[in-house]
Amino acid sequence: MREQTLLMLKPDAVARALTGRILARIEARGLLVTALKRIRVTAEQAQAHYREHEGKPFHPALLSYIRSGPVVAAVVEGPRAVEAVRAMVGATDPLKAAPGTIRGDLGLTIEENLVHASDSLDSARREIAIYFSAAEILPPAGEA
Ligand code: 3AN
Repeated sequence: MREQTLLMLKPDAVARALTGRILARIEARGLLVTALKRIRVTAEQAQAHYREHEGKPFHPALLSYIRSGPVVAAVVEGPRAVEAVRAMVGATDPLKAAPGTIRGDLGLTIEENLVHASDSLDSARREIAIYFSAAEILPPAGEA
């Protein structure tokens, strides 16, 4: 089943100039980037994005971190894209992420773990709507 998911390259990935390498992995896998932009996350977007972590000790740090510099937000599409991108991203803690995953190859700390990827179809729909309007997402020619 063709799905859409949100992939966000967080401030550490942007600061380390890893956005091209990370997106190249996604494309090489056969997934399609159908929307892409470099933005500064607003306070409202950060609150909405991390709503499920409200009340956890690391929640304030999450909000300030995601707003600490520009991010690159992408909509990624393909067959079972949610699960495919999560598998490519690897475990939340880069030290536990398997080699071959984005975090396992490029990351070191849980606070700066390079990327965010939606963890379910419901989250994907909710998260994509925080950052993109429907008009900004361009399916391949012939599928519009
Ligand atoms: P993932 O990003 O793998 O989906 P989540 O959704 O559980 O992980 O956590 C969202 C973000 O919260 C993580 N990317 C990480 O930056 C941060 N985080 C999660 N757990 C911890 C923790 N125990 N300590 C510090 N930060 C954490």
